[in-house]
Amino acid sequence: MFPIVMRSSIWLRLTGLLLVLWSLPLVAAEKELVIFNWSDYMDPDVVSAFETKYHVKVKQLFFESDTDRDNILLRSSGEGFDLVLVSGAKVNIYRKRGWLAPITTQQVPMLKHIEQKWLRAFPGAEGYAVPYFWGTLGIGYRKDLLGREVNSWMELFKPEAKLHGKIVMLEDGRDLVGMALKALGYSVNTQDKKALLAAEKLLKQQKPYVKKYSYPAVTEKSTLVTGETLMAILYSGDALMLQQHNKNIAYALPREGSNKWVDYFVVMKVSRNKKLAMQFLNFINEPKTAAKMAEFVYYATPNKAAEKLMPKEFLEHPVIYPSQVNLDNSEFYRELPPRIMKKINQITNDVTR
Ligand code: N2P
Repeated sequence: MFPIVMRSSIWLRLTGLLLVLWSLPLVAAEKELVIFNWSDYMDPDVVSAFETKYHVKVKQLFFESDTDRDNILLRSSGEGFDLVLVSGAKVNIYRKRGWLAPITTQQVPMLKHIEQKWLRAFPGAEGYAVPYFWGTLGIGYRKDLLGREVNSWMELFKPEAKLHGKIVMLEDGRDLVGMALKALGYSVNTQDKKALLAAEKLLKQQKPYVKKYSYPAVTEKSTLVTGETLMAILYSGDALMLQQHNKNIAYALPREGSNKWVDYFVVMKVSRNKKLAMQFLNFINEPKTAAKMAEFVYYATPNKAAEKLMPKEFLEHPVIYPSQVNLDNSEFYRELPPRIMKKINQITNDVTR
């Protein structure tokens, strides 16, 4: 008898092991929500709280510029992404491509907390895009190493000698050409060939001073923190994030004006997790959560109910909530005709190559 018992117990163990192995992928296959976003643009605690509440995994993938994101989505037609962060001026383009799923207040009841003006700030956004944060583009700089305050785009585009090789410019065409246009007193949305040529000339003159064309890291590793970079084009909240690592980093919204922007979350039409995506949008718009998220990234929230919960110092911070007067010369990007976009891309390629 003994050997038979032995054998059957081995069999039992073996089948047990097989069962465990077989069920492993099932355990691992818990639902996953894929979010395509900028890095350092979402409070990780909020993401974990969502994962715990809904027993799901959130996977974040990151892009480095608006153009970078557009190209990746074009290649995949959005396949593989559930939620995507999009800048306002791109929402309508995405919608026209048929990429976006409609978003209703039935699915996202917390939408009621969002101020109307942000829902409608860009054509095509209402009903398809949920405002996330808004802010400005400006100059981040080391006031200690520079020894002064910065007020004008010309301090970046026609720099003093000591800035040689110490400037970081972002690589996105709309921003690069747009800010050069602002420096020269033109609109970021101009279609005037002469204005674009002048911007091109300015960017080419500036090039020897530029160390790199890419968006700087917003961590303690940033070259602005170490002092290798003295000036960079930055988003408002990112400058404040960097300030946490070095108090000498300042932000200027130049007097010529700039780009003011609104970022939105959209749900991709190809997403197989639309319900979960809507639940996520609802979750991050609960007033307490939205307030916590804004304080984490130092950006202004479009969520009115969240603002009611936030400290005065945040709501009155001149970088996060610039005064109307300081925003007067700043503009949203508007959709431009293909021939102008082509020109902007050509300038960008020539300058950054
Ligand atoms: C990423 C911040 C991006 C804001 N750190 C751009 N609209």
